[in-house]
Amino acid sequence: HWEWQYIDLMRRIWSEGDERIDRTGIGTRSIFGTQLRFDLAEGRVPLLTTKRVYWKAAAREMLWFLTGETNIRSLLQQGVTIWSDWPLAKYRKATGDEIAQAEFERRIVEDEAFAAAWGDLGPVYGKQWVDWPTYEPAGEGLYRSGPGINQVAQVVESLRSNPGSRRHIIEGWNVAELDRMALPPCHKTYQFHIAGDRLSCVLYQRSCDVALGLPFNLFGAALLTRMTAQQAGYEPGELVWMGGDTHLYLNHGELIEAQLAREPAGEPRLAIVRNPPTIFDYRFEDFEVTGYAPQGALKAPVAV
Ligand code: DHF
Ligand code: TMP
Repeated sequence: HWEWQYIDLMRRIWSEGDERIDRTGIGTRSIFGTQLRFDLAEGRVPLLTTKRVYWKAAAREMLWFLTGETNIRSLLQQGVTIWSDWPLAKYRKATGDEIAQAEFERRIVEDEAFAAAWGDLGPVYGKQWVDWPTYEPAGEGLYRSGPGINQVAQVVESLRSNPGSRRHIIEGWNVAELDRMALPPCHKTYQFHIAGDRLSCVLYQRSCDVALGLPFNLFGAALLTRMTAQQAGYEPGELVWMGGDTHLYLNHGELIEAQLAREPAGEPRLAIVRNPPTIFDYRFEDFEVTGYAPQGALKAPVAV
């Protein structure tokens, strides 16, 4: 079963990983330089069966990236709370107000000005993907901003017009803007490749929370690959996931021990039931997951 790759990675990090105190102060065990491969043909999708993964949140997050938005308000309007912790921590720190998470989320949804002030993550994934900033010379060593670059649209176009290219890349790591981002991008580079009639994707993730983030990232990347393949006119090939600092947080022990005791079972499938005019026109209702009967949810706190 393809999922043994995930379980084996988790086991290896937990038993052999280098232990250190990380940025968050929680501490991790970490392995550097890892790879997982998944076949995406015939609707196969790397959606973990050894615990319940909220793939709907991952799908809504991926659609949110494609809109270019960076404010968590529209995620919250759809009931997706996975990005709330970072703006919340910033708000608490700046104001000294120990507001509860649910109350903070309610204010973001109900109060547009509050959302504008406190709900933005800075120029993260969505902004870089569809509106990467450019600069044009404006004389005398001066520059003015030029039109933004839509990398996603360009990649779909280059896959159609120049399938053999080795430059089908979507890049999130905008060095000049990292300091304005709530978090520098983790899933930072997507590269696409065509062989025969199949389109594959390599995702490079510089930093990976294997217990909480990776299940979302795998589903999201598979979904992006499926949408890209459909738009460019190819069959889905493989998802190759590559990790830089691939880690487990020390306070995830209970989840890890429970998950390592489980065995993968079942073959969930992902269908895209409509072929919209562009990659920016997908709606959540276009995605159907069938055959997903995961083992029980496993909860763990996210490190902020
Ligand atoms: N920071 C850290 N330390 N780990 C992350 O995985 C992470 N992911 C981010 C932003 N910062 C991060 C964005 N993606 C959850 C999943 C993905 C995600 C953020 C959070 C999460 O908390 N998942 C829980 C709850 C899911 C839910 O209730 O919707 C889970 O059990 O999977
Ligand atoms: P870092 O910026 O110090 O590397 O911390 C980011 C943490 O968030 C790290 O544990 C990796 C994790 N993460 C994921 O695993 N997937 C994601 O999609 C995001 C946004 C973060």
